[in-house]
Amino acid sequence: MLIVGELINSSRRPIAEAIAARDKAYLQELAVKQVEAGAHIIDVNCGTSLAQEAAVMAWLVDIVQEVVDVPLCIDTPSPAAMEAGLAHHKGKAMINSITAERTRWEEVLPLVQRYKPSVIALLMDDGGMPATVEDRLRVAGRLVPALVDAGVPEEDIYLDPLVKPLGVGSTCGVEVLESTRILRQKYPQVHLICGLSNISYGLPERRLLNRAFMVMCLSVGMDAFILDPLDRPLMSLLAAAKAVAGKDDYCLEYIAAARAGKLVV
Ligand code: THG
Repeated sequence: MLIVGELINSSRRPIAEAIAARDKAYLQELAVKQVEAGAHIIDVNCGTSLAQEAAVMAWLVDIVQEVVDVPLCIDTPSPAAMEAGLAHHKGKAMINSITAERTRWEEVLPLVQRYKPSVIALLMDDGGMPATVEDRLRVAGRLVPALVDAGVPEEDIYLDPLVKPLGVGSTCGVEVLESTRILRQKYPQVHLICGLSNISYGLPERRLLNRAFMVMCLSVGMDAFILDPLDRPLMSLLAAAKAVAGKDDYCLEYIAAARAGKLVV
């Protein structure tokens, strides 16, 4: 189970402000806190920096790697910013993301081949966001072999079925669950990841929906999440759900978390 901490994202106002002010201490503290809370990878996104995005991404990678030892997830649609982030990253990075969109594929693939990061592959193509389970399976059917042919080991591939808000349609959650169940069977070695919080966009008590969705995703084979690791009830529920799903031998991790006082009810 892989946890990507999502909090260093410039779509959040405090982060946009901290980046604009080059508030290194604030961003570093947020990285450290996420790792202490259980994040295995820290997502870094500075998309609101627009024209300077590549330079800002390089700076962000530098300052975060000064204080944490975990890999970073370079979260940007801009190939220039992705390249800057990868060039500054020490060790094996993760990229967020490649897609089956022609231009995005052509621009990002050379970076994947040069830097050999783990790769989040969004299940979308030039047709836009996937509307159905079939759309996701069709795009995965192109992306997985194409990535493997390009030299990416299946273990480095993280397919993201793309979560849409329940407010858009009441079946948005079950479409992701069904896609995940089928992809898990079809590609046993490939990882499956999603961002939890899209599911709850525009609805009250969002964290409750994010938590319910996490448990259900885990039960159908999702093995990585982009989430807020500072949400203690969410992290506690994840530990419990892993134990119940048979992904925690002898409940050892669950028991250790309880003994360390990390679990909240
Ligand atoms: N898949 C992939 N990458 C992703 C996503 C995904 N990256 C972006 C996003 N989705 C996941 N990251 C975040 C980061 C921050 C927040 C939500 C998702 C966040 N949102 C606040 C909220 O939800 O209330 C709004 C901003 C605020 O804090 O004020 O914090 O699906 N591959």
